Order: sequence, then structure tokens, then C-alpha cells
Amino acid sequence: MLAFFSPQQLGHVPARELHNGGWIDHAETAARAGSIVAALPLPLPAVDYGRAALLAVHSVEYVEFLADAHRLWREAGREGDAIPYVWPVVARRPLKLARIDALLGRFSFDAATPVSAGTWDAAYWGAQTALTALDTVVGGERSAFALCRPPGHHAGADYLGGYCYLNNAAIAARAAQAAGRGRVAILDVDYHHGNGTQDIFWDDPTVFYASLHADPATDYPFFWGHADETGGGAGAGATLNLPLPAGTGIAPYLAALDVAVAALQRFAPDLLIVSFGADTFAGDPISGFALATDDFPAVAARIAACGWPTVIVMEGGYATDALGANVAAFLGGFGA
Ligand code: Q9C
Ligand code: ZN
Repeated sequence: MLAFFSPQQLGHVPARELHNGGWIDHAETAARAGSIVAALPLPLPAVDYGRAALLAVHSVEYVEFLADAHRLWREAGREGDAIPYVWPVVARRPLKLARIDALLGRFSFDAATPVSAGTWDAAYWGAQTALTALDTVVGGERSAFALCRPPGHHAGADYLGGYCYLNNAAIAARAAQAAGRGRVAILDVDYHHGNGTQDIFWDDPTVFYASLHADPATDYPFFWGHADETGGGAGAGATLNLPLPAGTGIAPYLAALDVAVAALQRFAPDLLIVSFGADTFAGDPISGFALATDDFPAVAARIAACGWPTVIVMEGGYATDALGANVAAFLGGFGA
């Protein structure tokens, strides 16, 4: 399977994240990408499709904020990474605030997602990597792998969070539609619920979002991913959440995957995007499922058996030493 990655994606180097009341080293490191690259045939660099494809998903205000945030932080006299500390809760009046702290709060939902000097370039090229993989599949390849880093599924139309800045899977989905693939399914098998992807397509009947993830009653991102969230408006019924308990191993995982796959088959997509996180691995330092490296081929094979043209987009996975082997196991199980 062709794989895509661009070296600019390594320039995002967040130092710390707020976790359980203290600052810890950031889990989403550039070394993650190195572990994956080392385990695959040499990936190809992304083509630059420009900002337009990002703006099919994200608001122009958000994209401009993201491109400017670190510079504004430095101009405010701050050191290191830009990090939010105040949020406008539910009511977001359209105030034209200029202070960097107000902007950070306006366009984020957590304090685990710093903006470093290289974040914009890395996120931009991560999205281009997803678009390049998508283009390959639209051009006739049966599948392609986008080594997106930073990841994307927690990022919404106008917010960052959960180590995510631009929603790579959503950007690829909209590009697929622009290329004539009208019905797109996104299957999210990261350990965490993809709240950004869900929000983006919540009322859209043309993009089906299905996710297997840790129960948000006990796990991040808490406020999304509950089983009763099934889409709204014209998109009612086009969101499927399958929360799973701590300790979930491969047998119950595959049973839930069968439920998701059956729903996708009823939807009958023209193209599938898989948001793949290897943080379901038993050794993941921030997660609680129990999949083994040797379990990933079965997950991938079940998805591949559907036969849809498929773009696999990298999301989480924080056991860096095992990450390359876990990704290679998944891609190997998918086949060509
Ligand atoms: N105390 C992805 O896997 N931190 N993002 C959780 C819990 C955020 C993970 C902290 C985890 C985000 C793409
Ligand atoms: Zn995750």
C-alpha cells in the first residue's frame, strides 16, 4: 500500500500538556512518526493542494488563528508554546477579541494541545498528506495510508484539542466529495472518540461517522461519544457511537466492529476513510484497551473485506517503541 508523509510534519514539537493537575511531557511526539516511517517502505511526500481544501472543513477565522497563534503568543511576550487557560463555555458571542489568550480559548477545548512554532506548518502538511493519499485512491488505487501527524479527529470546524489542529479525515472526506464520491463513510478506530469529526458531520446525511472508542463516561473527551449521539437534523441516524469498557480485548472489539461495518454497509459509501489510532494497543501509556500487535491484522482485514476504496489516516498511538510494528500490522492486514 502506498504511504504518504512529509518531513514538515516533524516541526510540531509541543513540550508539555496539562494532565491531572500538573504538567507532563507531551505524548504526541515527532518520534511517533519516526517509529512508523522506520517500519514501512519509504513513504512519498505530499503534494501541496493549498488552503482551499482546509477551508471546506474549517472556518477561515480558525485557520487564520492557527497560522498566527504562535507569533501572537511571542508578541505578547510569552515563551515556549501557546496554551489556552480560559474558555467561553457554551455561549460563544462573536466578539472580535484580539488578545492571544482570548483567541486560544475561543478556538480550543482543552489545555493538552499547545501551539508550537512549527505547529501550523506541520498541521498544514499533515492535511496535505491526507489529501495526497485521497487523490491516489480517487485515481484508482484501492487503498492508501496517510501518516498524518499531528493527528486530526479531535479538531472541529473552529477548534483544536486532543493533540489535533486540522481534521485530516474530514478534509479528505470533503475532498472526496469534491472529486465526485458523494457518499463518504468515516470509520474511527482510535481509542478515543473523534469528537471533531462527529461535530463536523453531525447534521450531514452524506457523510456517515461510526466510531469504536473508550466509554466517554470514564475517558477523554467525556462530552462526546455517548451511545445516544446519533446525528441531528438531516444527519439524524448518520452518526454511530459504540463506546466500549476499559480493558476491552480483541473479541468484544471485533464484535463491535461488526456492528459498525453492518451500519456502513447499509449506508453504502462510495469511499471509506479510516481514522486509525494504535492507542487501542495494550501497551499504550494513556489508554486502557487490550489489543495486541497481532490483533491489528484482523481489525484491518474485517474493514478491507467491505471492498470500498479506502484512505487510512493516522490518528493516535503513544507506545512509541511499538507504534511502527502496530501500524505495519494494521496495514499488512488490510492488504493492498
Ligand atoms: N488525562 C488522540 O489520540 N489527553 N488524542 C488525555 C487524560 C488527551 C488523544 C488526558 C488525549 C488525546 C488523537
Ligand atoms: Zn486516541
